[in-house]
Amino acid sequence: MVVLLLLCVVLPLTCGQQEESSGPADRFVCSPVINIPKQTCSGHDDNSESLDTCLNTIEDLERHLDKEKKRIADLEQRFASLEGQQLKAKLGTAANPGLSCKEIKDTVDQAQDGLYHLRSQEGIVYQTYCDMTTADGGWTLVSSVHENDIYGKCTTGDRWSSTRGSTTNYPEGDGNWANFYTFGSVQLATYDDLKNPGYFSINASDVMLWHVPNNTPLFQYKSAAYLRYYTTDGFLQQYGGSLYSLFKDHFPIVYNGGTGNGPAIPITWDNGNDDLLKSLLAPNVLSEATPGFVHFCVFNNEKAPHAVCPGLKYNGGNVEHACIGGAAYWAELAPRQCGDFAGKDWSGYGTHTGWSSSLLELESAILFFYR
Ligand SMILES: *[C@@H]1O[C@H](CO)[C@@H](O)[C@H](O)[C@H]1NC(C)=O
Ligand SMILES: [Ca+2]
Ligand SMILES: [Ca+2]
Repeated sequence: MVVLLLLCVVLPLTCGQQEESSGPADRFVCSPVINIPKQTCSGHDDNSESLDTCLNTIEDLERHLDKEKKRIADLEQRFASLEGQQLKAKLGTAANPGLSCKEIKDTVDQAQDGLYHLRSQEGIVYQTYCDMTTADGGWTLVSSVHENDIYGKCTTGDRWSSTRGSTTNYPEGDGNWANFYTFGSVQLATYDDLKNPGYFSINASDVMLWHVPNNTPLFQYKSAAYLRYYTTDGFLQQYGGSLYSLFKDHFPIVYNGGTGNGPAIPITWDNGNDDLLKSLLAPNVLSEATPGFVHFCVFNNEKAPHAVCPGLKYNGGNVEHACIGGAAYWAELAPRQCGDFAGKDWSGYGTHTGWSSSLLELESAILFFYR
């Protein structure tokens, strides 16, 4: 008991709870900050020796505490200096988005096909698919053109032509080939239309197109794409570095307007070939189309522009049966050809006769990549 009282003189806060309380519970304001091992200060009859031992123990503890305080201060200093070092996360992650898949491919060792984070010139962060392997990789998925309902003539989902009906009131249709509107998401590029900020903000040289059956899941886009091809001549640099600038500043998609047909760029096949493409096109277009190109802004006999002829150059006037995207008005039997896939079903749904393409082509999305 003497020892206990001595301790209470030195460290009152540690002792209150051990005291048989004779008053109200809150008489002793105690918290068990330091636990003194019980045996340290007991077991001696000589009081003064006990006191010495206890004081030594407390000094030891204080020294120990000082050492620990110093260690914590050191750690805090090291942590602060690490924070100041601007530790950069890997390019293409959410913490450090890239400007394009090309930049990531050029920066990150052994970058694989898949999803990456990018940021637009304006600072908008988005996720998209990068093809890091085709012809040395660095391809950014920027858009897809998908026909959700060929019977719906310029209705819901016809974002690459008109969602506001067949009309000459809007000579550019929805205008999405040449504006900053975005829609869709990377994992739904074969379920619906896609347009991300890369479409207008990446400074690119070439395009790659994939024909992918509708409703193909994200990680099968490439293997399911029965036609894959790309340009190699850097043509986009002549037109501002994107399809946005090509259509906006050089070949506007405007009914009965614009500056005439745009360029037909030769392609290199990655999967498929001229013959496979021909076997999928409407039979009647074969005499008017030359496979092995991608052709931009092509007007038909009735002055309706088509944004893209995927895989071919169109030499005749019946463009609407092989080319996609456009404005809001196709005169022939209007609104019969109004929509993202125009007149691909002219001789029946997927019949692959006359002016109708094969069912596979009718029910596939066209995916666009930049590099
Ligand atoms: C795109 O990049 C090229 C080459 O790096 C450069 O010369 C050109 O000015 C850039 N264009 C735009 C629109 O930023
Ligand atoms: Ca439609
Ligand atoms: Ca569509």
